[in-house]
Amino acid sequence: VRTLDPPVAVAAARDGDRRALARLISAVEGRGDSARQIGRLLVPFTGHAHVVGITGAPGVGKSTTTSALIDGWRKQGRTVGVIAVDPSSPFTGGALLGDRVRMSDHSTDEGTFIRSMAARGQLGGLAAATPAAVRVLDACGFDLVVVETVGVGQSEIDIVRCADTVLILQAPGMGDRVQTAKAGLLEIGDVFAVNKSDRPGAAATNRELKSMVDSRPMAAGDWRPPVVAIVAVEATGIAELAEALEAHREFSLASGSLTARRLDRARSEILGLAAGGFQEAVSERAQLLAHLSEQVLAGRLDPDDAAHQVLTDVGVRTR
Ligand SMILES: Nc1nc2c(ncn2[C@@H]2O[C@H](COP(=O)(O)OP(=O)(O)OP(=O)(O)O)[C@@H](O)[C@H]2O)c(=O)[nH]1
Ligand SMILES: [Mg+2]
Repeated sequence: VRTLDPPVAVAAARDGDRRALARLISAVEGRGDSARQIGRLLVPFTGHAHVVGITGAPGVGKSTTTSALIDGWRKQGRTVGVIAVDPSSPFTGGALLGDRVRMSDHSTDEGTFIRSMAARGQLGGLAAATPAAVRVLDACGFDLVVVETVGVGQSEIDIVRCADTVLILQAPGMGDRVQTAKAGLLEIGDVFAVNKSDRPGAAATNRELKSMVDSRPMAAGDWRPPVVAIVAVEATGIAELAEALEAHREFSLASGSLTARRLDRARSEILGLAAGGFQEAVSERAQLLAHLSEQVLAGRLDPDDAAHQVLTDVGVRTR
């Protein structure tokens, strides 16, 4: 394996070299030494892409919808990067392979880049890796960056939060309504779509979803999330959906909520990384911790004073 030369790889990727782009994403995912250097080189070029998060229950049609949206965006001459995240999978298998096949008509297109990401066993890793990968695509000039993830738990919600616009998909069928509410998806959606509107019960699902969205607590001047009916397999309603996503982008730009959201995101990303670094620093002090624990057990040291000693050793100043 050739070692990655960050400045060379960054220049190449920004110049359209797909292999360099793929290697940059792998590097930032791995969080190795070069990851920080890559981040530093790329950050001046970030902030231009419209980051769209797509989530919903397994099989609801996320990949089909993404693919149909890509078709529309490409016809407008816009470039699209996709990160398909599967937090439940320890490796890139099953569903993601299906995604690849379904999106394969885009794989030869210069203006589209699709990347799969799986958990590979590291807890909390994806939540850090996804925004880093999004930044790589953003800095490499993609007009849109789509993050697709299965909406079943808190980690998916954390992942999809790195988006400027969150699209929640539903399909007609029992239990979906409850699932959406329970998973906390209702709160985080900026745009909702009822896919498989060719199926029985679609109108009812649409009505229910609308009333749920409308009963969300709202202040004057807030964005009112639209509910769009689509049939992704036929690309029906996809143009309206793309318009709704764009309208949310324009609204959040004009109202300042995009800046607020991005500030919030940067803040929690910094905090997450700092907390990770702190934990690493503490775990490197196993001997000190063992020693302090014994002191506490022997009644010679108060746990609060012990914690103070750890903080001092790590270099955190406390009162
Ligand atoms: N009838 C109908 N079927 C659809 C529609 N959109 C997608 N499907 C089908 O639903 C199935 C799942 O679609 P996907 O796009 O793979 O769904 P997904 O949400 O990405 O699935 P996972 O990534 O596995 O969670 C496929 O068999 C699609 O052909 C639609 O509008 N109508
Ligand atoms: Mg999928």
